[in-house]
Amino acid sequence: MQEKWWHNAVVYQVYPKSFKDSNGDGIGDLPGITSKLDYLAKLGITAIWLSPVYDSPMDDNGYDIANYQDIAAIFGTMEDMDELIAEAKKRDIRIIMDLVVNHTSDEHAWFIEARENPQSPERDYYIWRDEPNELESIFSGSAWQYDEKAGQYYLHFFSKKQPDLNWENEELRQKIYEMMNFWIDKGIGGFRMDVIDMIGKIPDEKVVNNGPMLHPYLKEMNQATFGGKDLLTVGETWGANPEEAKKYSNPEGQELSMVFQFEHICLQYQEGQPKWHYQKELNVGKLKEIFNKWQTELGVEDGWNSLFWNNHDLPRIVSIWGNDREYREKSAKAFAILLHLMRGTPYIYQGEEIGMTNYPFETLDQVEDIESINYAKEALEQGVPLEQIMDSIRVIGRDNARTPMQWDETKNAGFSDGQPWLAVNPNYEAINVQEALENPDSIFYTYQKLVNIRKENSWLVRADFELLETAEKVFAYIRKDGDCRFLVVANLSNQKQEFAVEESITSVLIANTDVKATIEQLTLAPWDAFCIELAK
Ligand code: TEU
Ligand code: CA
Repeated sequence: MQEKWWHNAVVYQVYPKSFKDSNGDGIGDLPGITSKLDYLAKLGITAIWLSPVYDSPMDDNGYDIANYQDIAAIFGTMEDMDELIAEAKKRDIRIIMDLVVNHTSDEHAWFIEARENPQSPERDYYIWRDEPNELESIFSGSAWQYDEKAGQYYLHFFSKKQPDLNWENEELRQKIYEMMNFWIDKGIGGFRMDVIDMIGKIPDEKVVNNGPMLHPYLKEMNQATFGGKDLLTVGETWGANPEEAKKYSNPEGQELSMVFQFEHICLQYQEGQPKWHYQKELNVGKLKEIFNKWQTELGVEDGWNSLFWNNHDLPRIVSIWGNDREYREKSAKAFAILLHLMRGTPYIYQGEEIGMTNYPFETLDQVEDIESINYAKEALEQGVPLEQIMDSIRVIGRDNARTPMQWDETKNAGFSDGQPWLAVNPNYEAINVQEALENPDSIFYTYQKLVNIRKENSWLVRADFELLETAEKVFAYIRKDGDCRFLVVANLSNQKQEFAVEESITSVLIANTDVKATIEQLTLAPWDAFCIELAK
């Protein structure tokens, strides 16, 4: 295989609205991000995935784009964006832009023209029908919205303010590629592609994901834009299996660098149920099965995967699967150690590196996320008790990931001098960056060390993965490349567990516990996790 910079990268996701406010309006912004680059450089990350900062009415916090080549005023200006790219580059950090091209905002000039002028070329950039079918929006209700002006229904798989684009229109595709080249010319490091597996949809046949034209479009996009350039491209592909992932990421296929697949995350939901019927208790057996499948079936010659527990749509890992009370630090470190030594590119979501937790939402007016709000309205109409709705939102709602970044113990956690747009978690006095940097034992330094271990052991890119037979709640594996061998062990439970393997320890690379001189027979305390180098 040809090794690329992104095989060895660690990416940090920034959700701009919640990262750092520079001007006291309570909303994070681009100068705020630039002011924290030294912090990110200290963590050691190679790239930032920047959630959308484009001009937008913010119905879905920027995933509804009104102008792809302009910056939302709340985030700053194009000069601020250029400055962020340049300042990041000085620190060897690349900026990965969020590419949201399954839909636009209904305030995009294309849609305004399309709805007002049936004869315009833009009309066909969107998907119009005289009658709706049964397709449902991911944000509740029908996926079709009647438009008075247009006299037809348009398709929107997300909010009503996010009309789906019609990828069958060749002119539209060319416009998207031109826009991508505009950003590539600015010197960005790549693209994260929002719900990219939906662009090949055939609404009349109720085909939504993985439509037949999906891969042809991606090949066309690759040739027209980033192909041949040294960029990281990652597709958000919820339902991909290893075979699908190969189609996207096999270098010969000339599509993307890697995918985000969510099979492990789907263990947070009850099978076949909407996410609001969450499944809080982690099934470690299933988790092992899923990772084992991906680590062994997506070979290093076949393609590439990403590794993540968190993003801006998901609950905090330490709250849903860890123990955010008596074992907050330990369980946060255990999930980090377990994940970052696997094959794939690790992603860290802002605040994960200090063990930020879910927010104790109590009332609906504390909630800002359109997905949660639409769900709550629909569920209330159906007679679901409010307390049950709030329980779902507390455990699995997207705002859990979006509360302001906790920088220090001062007012508003040092996020803003003004009133933050979403409440700061009340635990910020104990959980914040300043505290983490001062404490050599903090979760932050576990992440920093993991980033370094990957940098210093580039054989981890190629190494085989072998899952060990262990007690149910213990997840243990060996990475092996020639003489080099790492053993990773994590107890994913609140109980003691027994672990044994006939090996002697050469050196402990990282641990959240004291590892004894022999591991032939070991009693693991709750959430113990470590990586040791095995003798050659
Ligand atoms: O998410 C895709 C998506 O399907 C999510 O809505 C997901 O199912 C849900 O949030 C899980 O809780 C992407 C973005 O990451 C998300 O923020 C956007 O809202 C969505 O696309 C529309 O652009
Ligand atoms: Ca601001």
